[in-house]
Amino acid sequence: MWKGKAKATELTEADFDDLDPVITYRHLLSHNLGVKDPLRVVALCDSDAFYAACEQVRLKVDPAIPLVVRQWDSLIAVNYPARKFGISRMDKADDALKKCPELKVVHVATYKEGEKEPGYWDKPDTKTHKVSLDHYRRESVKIYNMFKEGLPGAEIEKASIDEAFVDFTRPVREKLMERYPYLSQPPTDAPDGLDTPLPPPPPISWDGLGTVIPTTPEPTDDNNEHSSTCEDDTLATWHDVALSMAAEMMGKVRVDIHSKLGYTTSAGIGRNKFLAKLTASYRKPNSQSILRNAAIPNYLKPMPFQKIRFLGGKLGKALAEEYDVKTVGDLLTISLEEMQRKFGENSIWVYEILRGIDRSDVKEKSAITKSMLASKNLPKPIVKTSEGHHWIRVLAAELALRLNEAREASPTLWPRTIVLHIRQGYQTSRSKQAAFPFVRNVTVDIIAAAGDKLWKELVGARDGAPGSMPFKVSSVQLSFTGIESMNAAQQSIEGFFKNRGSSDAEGSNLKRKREDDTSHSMDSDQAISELPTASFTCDRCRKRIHLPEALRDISLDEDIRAEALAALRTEHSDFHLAQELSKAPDKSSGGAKFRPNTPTRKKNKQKETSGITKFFSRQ
Ligand code: DCP
Ligand code: MG
Repeated sequence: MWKGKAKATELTEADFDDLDPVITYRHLLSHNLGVKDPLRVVALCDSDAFYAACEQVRLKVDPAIPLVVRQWDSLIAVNYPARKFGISRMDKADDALKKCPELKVVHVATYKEGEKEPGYWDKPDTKTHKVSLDHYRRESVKIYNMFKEGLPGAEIEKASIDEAFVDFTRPVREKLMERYPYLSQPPTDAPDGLDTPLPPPPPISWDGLGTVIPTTPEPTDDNNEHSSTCEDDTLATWHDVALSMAAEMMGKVRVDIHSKLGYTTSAGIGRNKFLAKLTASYRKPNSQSILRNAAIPNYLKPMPFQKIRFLGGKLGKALAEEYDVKTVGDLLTISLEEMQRKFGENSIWVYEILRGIDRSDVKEKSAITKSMLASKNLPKPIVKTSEGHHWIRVLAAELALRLNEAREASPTLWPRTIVLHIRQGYQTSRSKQAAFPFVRNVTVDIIAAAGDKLWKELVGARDGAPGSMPFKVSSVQLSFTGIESMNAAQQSIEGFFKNRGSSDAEGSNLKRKREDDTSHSMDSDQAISELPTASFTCDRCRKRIHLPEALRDISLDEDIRAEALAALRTEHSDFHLAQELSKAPDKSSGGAKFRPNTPTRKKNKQKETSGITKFFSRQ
């Protein structure tokens, strides 16, 4: 007897009502409907066997040759020719070679002490080397840039090292208006003006646009190749036209990525992020799949719902147990009220996902990475303080390379803080941080010196016994945090003040220092006041505000100083604004929006987790 039966309701077509909305001229001509746009089109593009492809391209190996990337003894990427031999990421390198003796095995690049750059060394050893993913990161940026250049007007969100979401809604809208100019206004005799539904769409040719997922249930025979034309008799909609336009644009960029960079990709195109991601793996590799709204119910219903992102963990397990269900179709019979009663208000998110509704935005992330982390799990724990230096240098080399590479695109990048974190297993951990000096040339030596200092403070002479360690260190992490470009460096500047004991945003400490120092003939403040771009006078408080000392170095790039000064101005005016606001009564209220992907945000840490949030707690 099905346990969930008692709580089940009858499944009706109304469950998928949202998938076939009436589209009016008002919808089409509105430009800010956001996730509610009935013509919304989102794609997810994922590179095929990415690390393996990076090595195949780097080494100019024929793509038909089976190739894997190993990290020590494990495999981290397996190309499609190798997968034909039954090799998977689960295999050990030696076992993979047994399955396919001609397999090309490439060890991921590693850092080695004394080398500035990672390399492909003979027999890298986890006892002395550290994995480097820099090459893959670089290739990933190249692919991302091709999306940016090839899809002007589209919103692009890098989702992982080899995936990006693309919101095609805007460029598709433009193309629709360009190709079908009669849509630009309702006919003069339209009864409801802008609220008149659009006329029937023109026939769509899906030729060359990819695999269109059928609207009828999938045949069980997997060899059945689907035609790339839409053969079923479901009426095409304007949303289908929008999908086909996005498929055309996506197809061009994918071909371009392949011909210019050598990487094949697989894309999924549908009405939202969740469906785009699910559709991207429909046919892999080198494919493009399109999920029409009409195909969503039959595509989702047989799917084991625990395969859905965020439903694979504790929540999925709890749902499966509570209702004794396996597939999306099974779970569709559970009413919203029932689900919310058991799993809290926020389970509306699950309820909607099962019906093909996902309201999450495609959000372009800042081009600037806010932090960089280099870490090493040590195969042999550190037991003596003197052993720390080797790893700190290795980690410093990685940070130096990454920061300097990022500075090629944004020369004014500067990490506010350097953090050293050491751990013993998962139980004991300690960290220490310090302000990172603003220097133009960030070298391995500078980073390693800062890291060494933190190391000494952290483990150096604990318990009064030099050389003794607080605990066996099994993992070391060195990171930069608060990385900001000086032109957006309002907070960096603030940090600068704080870090140097002059946290007063008003700059009065600096001012005081200047006044105190006036009797000296040529102190650094005076020297700096002769630089035209080192200070400004505030119109409001009439005070003279100076740049912090580290930015007064005469040799410093004038552009950097100008940007820092602009940021300082903004910050100072914010200081006045904050003062005014602090006098006004506090108006902050309102509940935080639930985000399934950010369930353990710090802000909420104090609050007791409730509803489905508790299912997303850190493992
Ligand atoms: N990766 C890894 N360890 C994992 C998963 C992935 O190191 N457990 C790395 C290697 C992959 C890259 O991330 O090449 C991208 O991950 P994908 O899951 O997209 O896997 P692939 O790109 O290798 O294969 P696919 O063609 O299935 O996307
Ligand atoms: Mg991939």
